[in-house]
Amino acid sequence: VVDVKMAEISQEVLQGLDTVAQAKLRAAYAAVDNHVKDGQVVGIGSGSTVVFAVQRLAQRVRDENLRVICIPTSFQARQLILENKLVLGDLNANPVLDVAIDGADEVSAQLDCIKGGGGCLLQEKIVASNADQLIIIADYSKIADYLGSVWKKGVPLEVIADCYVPIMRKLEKMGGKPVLRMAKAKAGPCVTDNGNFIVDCDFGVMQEPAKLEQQLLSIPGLVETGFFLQMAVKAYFGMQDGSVKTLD
Ligand code: ABF
Repeated sequence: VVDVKMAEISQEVLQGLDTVAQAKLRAAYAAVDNHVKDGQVVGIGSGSTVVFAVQRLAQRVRDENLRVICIPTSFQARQLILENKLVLGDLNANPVLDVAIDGADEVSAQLDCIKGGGGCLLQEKIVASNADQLIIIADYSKIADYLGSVWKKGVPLEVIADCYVPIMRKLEKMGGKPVLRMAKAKAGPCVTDNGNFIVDCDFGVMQEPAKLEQQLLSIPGLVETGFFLQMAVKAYFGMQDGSVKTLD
């Protein structure tokens, strides 16, 4: 990992943010400053770190008259784009993205990620796979030696609701510990923007995630995994000491 030169960040934007949030902001600002140019189509991820990236993007649009088209990865991302008065595009009108900026739940030393803690992994992966560059932004708490060593909530898997039980049985046979993700608010399962369920499956520390992902994707009804393996070209980490490090 190497240090990143940082544009001056005013105290007012850091005001009231705790250490982790400041780390997220710094990573997000560095990524937007280094990877978004005028005239680009930009994938906007989901989660709390991306909120800072959109904040910076909106500021650059205002200050530099930047023209960008933003492609959302979730209902949340779509709202964020509209709230910040950015130009909202969609994949069918803009099928080739220059860059996608997204958060992650865990990033390994090999730049593999686990994503989907927020339940948006399917559209995140669709957008990431249509972008020339996927840039991950995260705070220092996401850095891991191997996937599964820091993120202990299991690999998020998007599954068809009508067959989540047989899928969970197959996951158990593979040695996983699957749990149907329940919605925070109501007493029912989490339903994704695509109308599917999420099963979080703990496989412990994973030395060969690629092999595991191939096994998972061969299960009919398992729509997508939260593995983002060898997709990101760079990750920006906001560190506890206020610095930003990148991993290529
Ligand atoms: C999204 O952001 C998800 O894939 C991931 O679960 C989440 C990370 O959340 P946060 O940025 O709030 O830590 O990219």
